[in-house]
Amino acid sequence: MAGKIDLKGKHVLVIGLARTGIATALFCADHGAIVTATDSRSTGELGESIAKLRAAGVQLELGGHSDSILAGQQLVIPSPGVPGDVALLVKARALKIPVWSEIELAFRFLSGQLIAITGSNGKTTTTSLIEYILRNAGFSTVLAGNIGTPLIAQVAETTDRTIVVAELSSFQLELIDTFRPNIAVFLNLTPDHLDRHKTLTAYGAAKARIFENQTSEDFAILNADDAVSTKYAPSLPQVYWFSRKTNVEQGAFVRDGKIIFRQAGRDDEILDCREIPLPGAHNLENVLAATIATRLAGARPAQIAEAIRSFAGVEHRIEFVAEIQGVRYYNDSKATNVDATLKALEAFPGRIVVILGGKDKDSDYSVLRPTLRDKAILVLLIGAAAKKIEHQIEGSVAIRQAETLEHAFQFAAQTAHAGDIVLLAPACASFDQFQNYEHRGRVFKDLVHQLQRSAEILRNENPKNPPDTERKNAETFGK
Ligand code: UMA
Repeated sequence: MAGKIDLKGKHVLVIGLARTGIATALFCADHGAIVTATDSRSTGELGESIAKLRAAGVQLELGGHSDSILAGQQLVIPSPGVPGDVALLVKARALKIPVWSEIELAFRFLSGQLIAITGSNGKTTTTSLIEYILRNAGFSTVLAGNIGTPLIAQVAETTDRTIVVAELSSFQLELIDTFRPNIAVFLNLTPDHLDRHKTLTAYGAAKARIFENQTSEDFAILNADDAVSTKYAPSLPQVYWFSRKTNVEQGAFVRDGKIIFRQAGRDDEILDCREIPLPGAHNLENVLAATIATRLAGARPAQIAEAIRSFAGVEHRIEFVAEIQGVRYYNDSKATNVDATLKALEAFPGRIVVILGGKDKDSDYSVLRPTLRDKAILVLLIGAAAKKIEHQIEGSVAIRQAETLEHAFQFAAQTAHAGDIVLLAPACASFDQFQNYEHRGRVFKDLVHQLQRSAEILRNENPKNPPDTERKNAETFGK
């Protein structure tokens, strides 16, 4: 991969000390750098997580960032969650200190091949599916990136035989320099993170950097059905398209209900679309993209088909949790933007009780109106964005303010009848009430499992309980 840099004796400043910052600071210290790390959170808030940094000799400035901390620094690495316009980064740029994201640093030390996946939605499912197919086909793989494990933390696991499969966000891509994936996937572009990128153009441009350093030896994979992202098709790498709607010249598409991979005029049938276990048209797109990436990486059609058939999906993405008294509960906590929520609603035939809300990202929720009218029977609103969402979707569907996820769940369980769907697909970030979307999803699943246990206990106590008694149990749940 790219030329390594010699970190020995280099002064490196790491900003933000959650998963990325801690892994980056430890990596740099381990490679002989003189590391300073800073976080706006205090020692008390950061807890035990910083003990390892102290032990590794990292200098710490906690509870805020002073300008003086930049003195003598040769490289600054902010965490993805640190906005580009914070004073310290503005000053670092003015002082002409290189500012890299952690993926740029990691790239310089990775061995093997790199498949990188970005897009507004479907990244995590596609990344997981690509890694799953390749692993099942016998390749040595590493899964990392925005999916939860910083790329830098996985560098030591890679060898010349490794295929690294990395999910990348716009926050990570906007601060690359030489980062160059062998295979780059850009799934789609819909409004998200506008609180940070301000415009869709700036957001798209950050994502399109995934192709920036690719050469004619590399591959770019794009969605021919998504008019917004197609315009980012690069000229240097070999471009492969995927489409649900048209037969593409080179790439993957659907013909007579079957997925076809087309390369150099040859068509390979991969599998029947009905064999894909993941629901929704958006998941068909994810499968098409994964088919191209894994075929280009060397997996055979039969291996790709076999793995797709057995792929169980990903936690927090339209994840089936349980069926209780005929009501099916789904956790789509990863639906952190409006488009993801639309896709989740579209994946079901109707009669959905949906939980929306959380931390707003300057989103326009009014685009949900037609789909809510068609598919939902009740919207339960939680979190900081609840009033804004109510204002923007009013009149399209019944709405109830629930404030917390616990209350929303209680209302949902009371309202839903056999055949209905209860769906957590909030269209918002989680940080107003939860640590992250995973935490929000786990809380939801715990609520479902508690309800399931209560229903089972009641059934065991009185096997002849009529369903309405069980329903009463559901109604009292959580009170
Ligand atoms: N902080 C400062 N100063 C600031 C702002 C923040 O010091 O001005 C500190 C915070 O106090 C905190 C740290 O920075 O301690 C937060 O860093 P972070 O949010 O980057 O947290 P990480 O745990 O490192 O998680 C990041 C990604 N987070 C974001 O992009 C917001 C994770 O993606 C990713 O899994 C992880 O790196 C490993 O690569 C999460 C995410 O929400 C899932 N991503 C967005 C998305 O998918 O929509 C892009």
